[in-house]
Amino acid sequence: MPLLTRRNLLKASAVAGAYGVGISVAGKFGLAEAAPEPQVLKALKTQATLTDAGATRNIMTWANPGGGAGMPPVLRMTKGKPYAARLTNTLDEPTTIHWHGLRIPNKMDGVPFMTQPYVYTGDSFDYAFTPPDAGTFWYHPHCNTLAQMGQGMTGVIVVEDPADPTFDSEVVLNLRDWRLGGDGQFIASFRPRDAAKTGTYGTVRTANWHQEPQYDAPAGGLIRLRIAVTDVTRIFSLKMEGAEATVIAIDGNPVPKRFPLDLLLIGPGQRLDLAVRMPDAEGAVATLEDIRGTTPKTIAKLRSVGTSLKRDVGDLAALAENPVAKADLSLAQKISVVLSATAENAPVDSICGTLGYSFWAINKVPWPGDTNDPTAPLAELKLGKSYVLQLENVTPHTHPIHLHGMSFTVLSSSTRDVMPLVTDTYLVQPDEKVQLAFVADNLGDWLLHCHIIEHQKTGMTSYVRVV
Ligand SMILES: [Cu+2]
Repeated sequence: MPLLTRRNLLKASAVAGAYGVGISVAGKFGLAEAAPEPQVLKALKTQATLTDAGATRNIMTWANPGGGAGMPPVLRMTKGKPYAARLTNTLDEPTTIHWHGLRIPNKMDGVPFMTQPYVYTGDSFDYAFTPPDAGTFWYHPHCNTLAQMGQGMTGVIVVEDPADPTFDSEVVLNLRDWRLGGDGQFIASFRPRDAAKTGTYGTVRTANWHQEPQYDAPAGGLIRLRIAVTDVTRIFSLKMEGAEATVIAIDGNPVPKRFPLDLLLIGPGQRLDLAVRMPDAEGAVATLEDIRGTTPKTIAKLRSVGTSLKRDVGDLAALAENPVAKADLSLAQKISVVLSATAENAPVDSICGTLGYSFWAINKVPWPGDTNDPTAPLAELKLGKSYVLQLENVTPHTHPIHLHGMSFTVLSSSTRDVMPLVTDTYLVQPDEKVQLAFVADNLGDWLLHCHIIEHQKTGMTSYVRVV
């Protein structure tokens, strides 16, 4: 059964629509492009083979009806074209879908109680939006997240730009760990003492739900390697052995100047697009490695096949910038955001899954999980105005801080030289102060939180309100 891709959907709807009234009415009155048939994403519990110990039970994922229930499908969208998905929930708990990094209307953002109601067992919810930006993004629930994401619900989104440069091949990597025991079954999702530090690491690492998978790619060809770190905890330091790898985009947005991949830190929630120039020799293998920690770990391998295409990364045209508004720094109001630890206190009841602890705070306020009684917004922003988040990390740990609904530009850091990257997630280092500028051009309440899920769920969550 082929995946129900957007391309297939478009083909199918073009055939059906040619004789239908929908197209002619839209044409006659010059209406906007009709919304496509929704791609059905059925949330379900299943089992999957992740280790040699046999099938792991209680895996959670989404499946296309009729398709296999493995890794969540890579969703393909096109920049500027309407997309629709229907979430149907067959889990025994509520869920939602958040589209990480997509700048879409607030009611599509997938945060329970803040932007939409729960999608209960047996219910469905229709998402429809037009992605304004091209690049690599991802999707996950925003509900009981340590369990639902930890047990499988993290998928990659590719938003194509028809004007993208031509590669000889594309490989998408969904990087994540699993907390499994020796019998291949889930163990406790976290340890409180680790949640109060780096977060609790998984025991089995995978790329696309396989350990150290190998993919064939044309010898001497240019490969677009799209990497999404969808793990709940792990920060990677990435390196490519055996092939030239050039960073072309980070977090969905083209880098201002391309550079060779060399131990780049990528945290949970972040994405990296590489142009990999495959070795000329047939059978040669290039290895993507994680150097963070004591021993380098292989993440995935690419093997050259066929006669060399003799391509040159210098021939690759630039990626188009995404249409993200530029902040007016002369008028921008500054917003102070201090990330700190907090004293462990009685956890507030949460209806969307609480971990039962408070370890972290934003501006001294811990907000434990996705409660139905959120504290006041961190700041109220005026639509269309420019702002600078002055983010300060006074903890001894690294935090990938993610803003929903809007992208910001990295202006400066107190500890290192930074590129003026446009992004939705900034990996803030211990004792670092960083300035992030953006235009508040999307109405609604938008979460600002750490993407180490244990940190998010034990206090490092807040939100801004755009009115
Ligand atoms: Cu954190």
